Amino acid sequence: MSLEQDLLVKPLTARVNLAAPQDLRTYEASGGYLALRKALKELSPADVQSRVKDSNLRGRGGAGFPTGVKWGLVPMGPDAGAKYLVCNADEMEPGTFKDRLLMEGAPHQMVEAMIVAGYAIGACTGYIFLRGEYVVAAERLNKALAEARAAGLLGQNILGSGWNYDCFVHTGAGRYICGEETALINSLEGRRANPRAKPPFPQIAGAWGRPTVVNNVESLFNIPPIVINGADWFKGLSQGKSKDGGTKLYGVSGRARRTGVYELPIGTSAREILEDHGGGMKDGYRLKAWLPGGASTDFLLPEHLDLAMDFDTIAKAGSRMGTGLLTVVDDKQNMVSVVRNLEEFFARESCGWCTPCRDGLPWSVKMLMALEQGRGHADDLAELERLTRLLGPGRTFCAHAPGAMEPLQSALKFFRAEFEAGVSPTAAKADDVHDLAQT
Ligand code: L3W
Repeated sequence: MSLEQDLLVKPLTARVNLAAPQDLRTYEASGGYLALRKALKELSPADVQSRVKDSNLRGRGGAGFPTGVKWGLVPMGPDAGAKYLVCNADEMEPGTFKDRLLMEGAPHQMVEAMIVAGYAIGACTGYIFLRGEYVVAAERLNKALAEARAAGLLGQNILGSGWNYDCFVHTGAGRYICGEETALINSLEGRRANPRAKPPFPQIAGAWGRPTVVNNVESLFNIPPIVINGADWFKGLSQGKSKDGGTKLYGVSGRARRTGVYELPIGTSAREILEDHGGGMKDGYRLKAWLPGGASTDFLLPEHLDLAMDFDTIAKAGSRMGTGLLTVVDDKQNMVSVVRNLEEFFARESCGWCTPCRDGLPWSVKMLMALEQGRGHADDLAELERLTRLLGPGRTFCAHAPGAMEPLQSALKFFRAEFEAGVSPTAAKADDVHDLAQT
């Protein structure tokens, strides 16, 4: 298949070349920056927004909020003042490594996406908020930005259009909470990365109090192809597997034969992802459970493998598609240990801003550790269940603690016997437990 044909079926990864990503000249030779030229010449910002709205592209960071709707909330018009576009490239979700592939493998597509999306919302500046450890991506993105700037694709009076816009890479300092958009904005402003209350949503009052759109890398990568090929083309990419349009980066980690990332029609079944693309489980291991997309999703079981991996289907099954990269748990792993490992991560990464999250997560780790070591108290299961409610949706400032409770609540539901096995009749109850209901 030629690159031209490949771009029509795999618009996100067709250009990805990790060994030698395209420079400006080769990117342009493969149709790069045509979306920008088309937008500036033929389309108003409102036209670009309409295309994206019509495509029904849903945010690929994990929440699935429609990108066009998000853009539509931004105040437009000549008096709207300074506005910002921020790419959430702080990829720190456990088991998630899709955005890194895109940024390292096709940096110019990221840069073009930032410019076209910036044009659509009338931004003056774009920031790529990049995970600090992604040093290769930083280097390649900065090189691509410099090439674009030198060619008049960024900066003052872009391509003679009269529009001024520049874009910068901002590297994070290694906190998971910076992936939450308002914590990210605080960090970008040089403040401590605590989440802010919403509303107001960033689209109204974000960076420096100005309207700001925060979009995930994979979401943005879809923008130039949508501008070139149109909304109907995008919808058709799912090949009828989902009512959502587009392709999706899926992946597998854990004891599968071919762990990695694969671009497939959205709505591809989890079985096809794991068995056909991930090569199935390694010899000697059987699938016990799986997380659909990141640590902050509910476990599903082997019996759920035939579900379509899209936002609504996985939500109906009691979990969330999240980032779409499966983490598989095998039959040799103890669920209490798996969950303890996840909760340790969440406890460490809590920003400590609200009490349920700051105190509740370490408390869960303490009980899980005791159960793992066979010295759990008879009340610990009920306490863990209570925690899933006290740290659940609506109880905290952001989605961190509710997300952390998802693997715990589902593991307790599906694998209760493994937790019960960790109870010792002689164990003492943890003595430094706070009553979160009182705080
Ligand atoms: C205007 C409303 N805008 C929602 C916007 C909002 C945001 C987007 C999603 O977390 C999840 C989280 C992680 N008016 C709006 C509105 N919006 N309602 O839509 O918002 P929300 O609140 O649904 O989600 P969120 O707080 O952004 C996203 C989960 O994704 N996750 C994490 C992934 C991590 C990565 C990574 O490392 N790269 O992707 C995976 O599952 O736990 O639950 O823009 O402004 N009424």
